[in-house]
Amino acid sequence: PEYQYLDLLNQVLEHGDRRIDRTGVGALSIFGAMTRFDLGAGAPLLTTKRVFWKTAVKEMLWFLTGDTNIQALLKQNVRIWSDWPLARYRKETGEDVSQEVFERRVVEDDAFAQKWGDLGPVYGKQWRRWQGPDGREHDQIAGVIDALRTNPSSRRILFHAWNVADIDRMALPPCHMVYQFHVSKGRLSCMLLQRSVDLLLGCPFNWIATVALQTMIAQQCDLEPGDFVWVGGDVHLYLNHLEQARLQLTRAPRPFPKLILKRRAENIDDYRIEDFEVEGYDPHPHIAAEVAV
Ligand code: THF
Repeated sequence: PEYQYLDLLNQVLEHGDRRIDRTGVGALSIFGAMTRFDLGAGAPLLTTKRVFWKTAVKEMLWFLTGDTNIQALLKQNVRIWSDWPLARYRKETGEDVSQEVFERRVVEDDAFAQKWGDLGPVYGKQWRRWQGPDGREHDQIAGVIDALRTNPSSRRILFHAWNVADIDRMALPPCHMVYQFHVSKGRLSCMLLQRSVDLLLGCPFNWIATVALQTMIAQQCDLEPGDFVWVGGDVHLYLNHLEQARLQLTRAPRPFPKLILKRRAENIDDYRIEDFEVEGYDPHPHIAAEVAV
């Protein structure tokens, strides 16, 4: 089960270097970590607290559409990206609008959404429409699927979000950066390289979202999901998450559930949240925590 995650919590609490980070909240940080999960044995969806996996999968489906505006997320009641546009709005207008009012305006007013709801050229843009020096756009996801079908033993099956020339225009530089794929014995493995890891809030979302992606791509390429390998760079706990981490460590993990696709989609753009099901998920209660902006 999730001992690899609980070990990381423990390591950061025990050995983390205490520093002031970009957000000013402060964090305990370690550098360099790896986990590996065999998806045949279940999906790494934490059981020591309830993880809202549908939110994470909706976010992944939104990345896949190539969209970078939070309007589409909010229309699905996903609010995990609102803080960054909201902070920009408050800063640039001086208006102390509440998150609820801001979100309602983004949903209801398309012009407002265009001006204030866009995160810049973040994940979706880079994944589906990375712009080359000649102006041509590259669909990296289509490239990965094509490579898996035609040249599965390749060592170059990956996509990347760290587009150096675009970083300045992103609301946040990408945290989960490189997704590399590998085929062996009919199984599709995926390795995610994540440069910066909010271990309490972000990591559980990033894991199940990536596993959803891996499961979709495997289905499209007639492969079974294999291992999910995860590599973290700066792995940290924000100082206002330490109590939650300690609470989580008191809980006994339960078996991982299974992430299941209920139908075979036509292509990678044809998946909906209704296509996903989690079987056998019996988590401990949710643990609330504030996200650092
Ligand atoms: N910034 C920081 N500081 N941490 C992150 O995890 C993070 N992300 C994305 C971009 N910047 C980040 C945003 N992802 C939650 C989960 C993922 C997020 C942001 C917020 C969150 O608050 N989760 C709560 C509630 C979820 C809900 O209400 O649906 C939780 O308990 O899981 C990492 O990609």
